[in-house]
Amino acid sequence: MLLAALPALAGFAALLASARSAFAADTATNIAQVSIRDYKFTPALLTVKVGTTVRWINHERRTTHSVLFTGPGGFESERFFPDESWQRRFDQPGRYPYSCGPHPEMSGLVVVTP
Ligand SMILES: [Cu+2]
Repeated sequence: MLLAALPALAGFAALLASARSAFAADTATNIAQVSIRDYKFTPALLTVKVGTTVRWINHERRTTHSVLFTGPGGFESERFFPDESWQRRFDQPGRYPYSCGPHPEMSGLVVVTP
């Protein structure tokens, strides 16, 4: 699905003024998404390259969620509502396990490769 969208994104980037094209190319290639639905993160295991921004999108009908990193230096995002999202850029390789603050039974893992 992402691969199918890439030509369209590249075409869109080409339409932008040259001053903005570098930014557009960056956002087109370095964002990964995790969807939250039915109290699950999908995909629960996400592998990305260093420098990637991961965006968690809440697709519930009425439940708020957060992203709570449970490893060293962990922290919790703000709670986000249906149709809202929260994102984080990963600049260091490693394994980033997380759960949801209000729903500890939800879990996911981001693996960042060099
Ligand atoms: Cu939750």
